[in-house]
Amino acid sequence: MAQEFTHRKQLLEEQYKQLIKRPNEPLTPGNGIFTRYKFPVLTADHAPLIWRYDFNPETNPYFMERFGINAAFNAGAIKHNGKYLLVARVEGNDRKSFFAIAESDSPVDGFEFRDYPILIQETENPDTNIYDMRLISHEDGWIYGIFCTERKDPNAGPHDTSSAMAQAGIVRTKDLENWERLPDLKTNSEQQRNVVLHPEFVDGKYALYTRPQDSFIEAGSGGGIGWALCDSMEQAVVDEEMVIDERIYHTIKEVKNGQGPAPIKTKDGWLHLAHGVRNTAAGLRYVLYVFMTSLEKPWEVTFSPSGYFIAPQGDERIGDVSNVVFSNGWIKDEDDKVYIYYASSDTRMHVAESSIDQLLDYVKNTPADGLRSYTSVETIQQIVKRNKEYLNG
Ligand code: M1P
Repeated sequence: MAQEFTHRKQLLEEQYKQLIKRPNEPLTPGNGIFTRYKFPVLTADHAPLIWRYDFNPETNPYFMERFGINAAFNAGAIKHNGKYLLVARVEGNDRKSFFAIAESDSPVDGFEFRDYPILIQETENPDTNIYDMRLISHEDGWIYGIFCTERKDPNAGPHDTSSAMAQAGIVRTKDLENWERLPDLKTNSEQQRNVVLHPEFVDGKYALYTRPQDSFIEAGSGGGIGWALCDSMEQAVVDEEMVIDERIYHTIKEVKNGQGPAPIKTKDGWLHLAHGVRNTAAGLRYVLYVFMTSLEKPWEVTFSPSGYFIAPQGDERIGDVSNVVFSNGWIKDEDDKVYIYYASSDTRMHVAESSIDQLLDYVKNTPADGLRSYTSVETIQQIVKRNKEYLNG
């Protein structure tokens, strides 16, 4: 028995070390807009062995897993004290999600979870499930974490064990070690997900991107990325939500959409990363898209390239919820490189590298969606015509 314990422990420790140390590789040439990296930066297997195993041979002679981890995905991201930090949505085999910080000196590999996941304090109405934290370094000096808090729908019938209510939970920290839970955001919408704080005050108020919707899955009469102002984050209340990026028929955001991480400020406007959802015969398909809003009026869209920015590719297409990419974290580095952390199929985390220059070029020069097949062909015709003129002198 002691032999079994030692053997298994040794094997698992070796495998874990190899996984953490594995260098990542850029997949070139890509599309010139961003470069994907070959290996996921976080997976369920990155969960530390000390979370999962009892290391005492007396109480765990088979070195048996005691707490299984199912997935690590949808991570918020921030650079803090020179380190790249991902606040991942870690999901146990028990289906409950929680947050845990993985950090590295490199933006593309070497991510290792801290010894303990984050214990988010509950409000008087305990969360059943928490997920998808957006980290926002606000000009008020706090780092906010806005996440989805899910609870059983109090109006669910006695046999309805699925209906849920989603709302925005709020925490704040200065050091990413100590977290203060604040009251949940109050809005007039039945359900909220994908709520993100704008990093600067607007007219002296906090500004939030919201996603009003009617039911837990369906946007219904709601949906679209909303914009709302509120006086305080300590008692965050929103009276009015204005949809600034709506759902559109026969596009990648036909069914629903949501703001990704907080937007990045550039000389030309605020760069936004968002997800769009369309329906298919095989279920929902989630892709990422980019748009820009005005510097002075962040609620006004100035550029909106057509189609998706990142869509699930290869192995990314398969997982617990297949055909999904989702992002709630990106980091603009000091050298203006941008690391886009995205999850695939609600299972694992990846990174793609771009730069402010590339993203500005992309957002300003990619034709907008003409919304009809005819206009797509017209757009290609214009590109070909210009190319012919240029190539033939
Ligand atoms: O399963 C795909 C995604 O579904 C939800 O996204 P949305 O809020 O747009 O419906 C979220 O639960 C997200 O975590 C998940 O990745």
